[in-house]
Amino acid sequence: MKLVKLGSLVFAAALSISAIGVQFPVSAKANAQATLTIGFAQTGSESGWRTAFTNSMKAEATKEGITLQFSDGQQKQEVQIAAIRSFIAQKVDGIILAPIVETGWDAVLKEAKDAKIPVILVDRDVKVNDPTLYPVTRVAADFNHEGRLAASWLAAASAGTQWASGCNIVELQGTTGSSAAIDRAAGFADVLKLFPALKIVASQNGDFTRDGGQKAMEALIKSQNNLKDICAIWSHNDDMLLGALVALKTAGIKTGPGGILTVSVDGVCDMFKAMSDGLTNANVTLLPDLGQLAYQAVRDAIAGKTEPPWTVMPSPMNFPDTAAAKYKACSAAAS
Ligand code: GYE
Repeated sequence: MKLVKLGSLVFAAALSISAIGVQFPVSAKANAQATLTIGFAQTGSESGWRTAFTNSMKAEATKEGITLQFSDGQQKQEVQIAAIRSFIAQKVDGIILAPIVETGWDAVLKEAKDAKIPVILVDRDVKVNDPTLYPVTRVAADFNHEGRLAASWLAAASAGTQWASGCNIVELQGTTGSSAAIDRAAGFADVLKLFPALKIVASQNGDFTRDGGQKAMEALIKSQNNLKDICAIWSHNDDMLLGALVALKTAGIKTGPGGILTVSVDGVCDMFKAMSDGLTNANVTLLPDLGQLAYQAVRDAIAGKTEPPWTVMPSPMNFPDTAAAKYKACSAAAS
C-alpha cells in the first residue's frame, strides 16, 4: 500500500517535471528499444524508387519509435561520408548506409568500427580493401539477378519476331561505379552470351534520373540512325526509361507492344502507367520497403546476434496484363 502511494507520488512529480520541460530520467538500457537513435545516410533523391524507399524508412522509424537522423546524400559520396562522420560524433546507436558507389568507404567504416557503432548496408553494395570493415549485414535485392531476368525476358520476347536473327539493344546505364549499375549490366551481359543474336550496340549513362535518361536517349536517337535497326531498350531503372520515352515521343519512335521492346527495373507507379498506356513491355520490380529488416538488423547487431551477410529481397517481374491494376493500386495508395 505504502509502495503504491509512493509510486503515485513519484509519478505525479514526474508528470509535473515533464510538464515544465525537464527531462524525466530513465535508464537508457531499460528503454533501449524505444530510444534507439539511428543515422541513415541515403544516396539522394534521384528516382521514384529512391523516394519510395526514403518514405518507407521514415514511416517505419516512426512506427517503431526510432529517432531517425536522415541525411540526403545528394548523389555525392563526400556528402554521405560527412553524414556518417556526424552520426559518429552524435554517438548514434546504429548507422544505415545506402552507398552511392561501391568503393572508397574503408576510412569512414573504420571510424564507425572504432566508435563501436554497427553499420548496416541497405540497397547498393560496397567493396572494402579490409574485409573486417564490411558492414554487419546487407539488406538488398540481387541486382545481378535482375539483369539476368531482364535479358532472359528479352531473349524470349525477341525470339519468333522480325528480330529473331539479330536483336540490337541500346542500354541506359545507371550511376557509374554504383553496384546497382555494375551488377545489373554484368547479369544482363552474362545471359546475352547464351544468345548470340542479341547484342548491345550502344550504351549511354543516364545517372538513374529522368532527365539523364531523356538526354541519353536524345544522343542515342542521333547516333543510332533514329533507332531504325534497334530491337530493344534495356534501362537500368524506370526513371531513365520514363525520361527516354519523352525523347522517343518527340522523335516519333514507337515503343512497347508492336514497337521497340523495352525492359527496365524498379516498378515505380509511373512505369505501370506507361505500361498500361502501351509504351513499355516488361519490368523487373524492386521492393522499396527495406526499413523493418534494416532496423531489426541494427537491433540484432546491438544485441550481439550474428547476422547473415546478405538478406536478399525478391525481384518479381511485371508485364502489361497487370499494369493497369498495379497503377490503380499504387496511385490510390499515394493519394
Ligand atoms: O534501381 C534506382 C535508384 O540502387 C537499386 O537506385 C538502386 C537503384 C534503383 O536510383 O532507381
